[in-house]
Amino acid sequence: MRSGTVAVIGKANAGKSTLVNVMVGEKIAIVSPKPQTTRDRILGVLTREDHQIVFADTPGIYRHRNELTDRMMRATEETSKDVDVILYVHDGHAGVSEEDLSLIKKYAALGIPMLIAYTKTDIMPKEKIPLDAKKFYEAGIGTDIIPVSARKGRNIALLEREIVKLLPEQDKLFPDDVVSDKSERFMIAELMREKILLRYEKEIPHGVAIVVNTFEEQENGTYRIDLDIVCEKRNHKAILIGKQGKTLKETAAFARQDMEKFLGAKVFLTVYVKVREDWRDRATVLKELGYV
Ligand SMILES: Nc1nc2c(ncn2[C@@H]2O[C@H](COP(=O)(O)OP(=O)(O)O)[C@@H](O)[C@H]2O)c(=O)[nH]1
Ligand SMILES: [Mg+2]
Repeated sequence: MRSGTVAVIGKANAGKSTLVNVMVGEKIAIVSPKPQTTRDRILGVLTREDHQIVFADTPGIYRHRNELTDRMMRATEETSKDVDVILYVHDGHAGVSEEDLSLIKKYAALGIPMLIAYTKTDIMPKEKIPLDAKKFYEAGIGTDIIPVSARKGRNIALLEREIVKLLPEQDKLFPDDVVSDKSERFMIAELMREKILLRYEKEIPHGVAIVVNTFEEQENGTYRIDLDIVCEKRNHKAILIGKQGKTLKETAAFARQDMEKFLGAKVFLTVYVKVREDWRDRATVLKELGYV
């Protein structure tokens, strides 16, 4: 039995969470076209007969900006040290910059077995792949590069095999039926946040935290969920709610549909919007909201 942990590292928006979801075969992390979608480290577990891969999806690499991104960077740095394999996810469609090369070199220098998943190949010309591989090679990066598309499921099985080769011979780390280390309550909050990321622009989604106040399974198998959308400014609250509450109603309805899919049951969802100014810069409030 081969098993171990794989830190999934890379720049914001590279496609890390999408790749982990596809490999695990279940949605364990939310995805959006905006950076800072993943705020916490999330473990996703892929169990097969002869191997188990525990992916640690990380928030990604950011230039420091506030207390929240600071914590997100720290989560990424810490995760990358204590693992069996580093899976560096590179957005092939975005090209290869000097910054990419120096980041990859930094992780390669940790001395942990590493692979590069060169992703989003479905939206770029194929001819670019060997040219980019040459750029990596000429920069002194000897790491194997696997071109994949998480969206189209291309080369995902190959990537799995290559990861397994690098894992130690040892027992499973998690029981067979575990797919994530996060609770249902956590996923519910995340599904709400995902819909906000998809619906609103600019600083509004990045300034939002979700607090689940009630998460109850009723006797008839349905769920009652009450949650707060915490935002940073009064005018953000107005935008979140929209005219006569129309925008919020629609966003909550989308979230509810996904929650029902996730829980496999009917959900009665109540949503409130609250203002807590500048919560992202206040350590005490971050702690309260669960970003420790
Ligand atoms: N076309 C294409 N888009 C992708 C692929 N993987 C991710 N994306 C998109 O890239 C964006 C960022 O993805 P996400 O997984 O949240 O990136 P993360 O920040 O690295 O976790 C989302 O809009 C995804 O739908 C892929 O293989 N092909
Ligand atoms: Mg992510």
